[in-house]
Amino acid sequence: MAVKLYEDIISQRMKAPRFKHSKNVAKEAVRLAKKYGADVEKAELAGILHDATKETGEKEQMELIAKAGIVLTEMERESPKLWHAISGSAFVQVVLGINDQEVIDAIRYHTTGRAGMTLLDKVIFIADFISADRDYEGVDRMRKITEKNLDDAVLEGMSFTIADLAQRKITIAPDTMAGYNELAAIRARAKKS
Ligand code: DGI
Ligand code: FE
Ligand code: FE
Repeated sequence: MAVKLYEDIISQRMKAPRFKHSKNVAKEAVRLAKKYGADVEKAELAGILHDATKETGEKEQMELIAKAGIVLTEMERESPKLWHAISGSAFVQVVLGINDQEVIDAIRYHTTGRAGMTLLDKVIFIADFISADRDYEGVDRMRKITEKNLDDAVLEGMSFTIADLAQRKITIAPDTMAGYNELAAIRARAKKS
């Protein structure tokens, strides 16, 4: 299976703890894909590769992004924490030759989310939040919500991230805000009816 090959490739690009995290995210993504009806193979692939460039130097990340033809917004350029999601999506295209847009997008938006998230986007976003290695305060709550409703979990995760970033006066990506607004509006409408 191709996933084994990809495991070997990324294990050489990161230290043991992050490799372990990547395997945990892939495992959780497979579980969520089965539970919520997403493509299981794509979930495993996007899960194992989602942080492929998290320990890659900034120069190499910028080269990957340029090679993939991606132009960063000014805000993205000024948020190095967001680069690995973008350069990761570039890496899987440019270096691994993956051309499945759903897999590419799930990696690209795994940190910020976005408006119009696909089921696979949501599976990877949440798998990253609740993988076995996560132990932040509130992870139990996230795991409980995830078992009931995936959209509620995504909204909860975005609200958690936005609150944390705002608290620390860090810029919030427009994609994060757009994803949050979309899901919050759907929830408000559902409550009214
Ligand atoms: O790569 P991981 O550590 O597994 O997790 P991740 O891809 O969710 O990255 C989390 C980091 O990204 C965390 O330090 C918060 C930051 N982050 C998430 N959303 C945003 C953000 N940073 C900025 N500037 N803006 C965002 O919208
Ligand atoms: Fe990440
Ligand atoms: Fe991650």
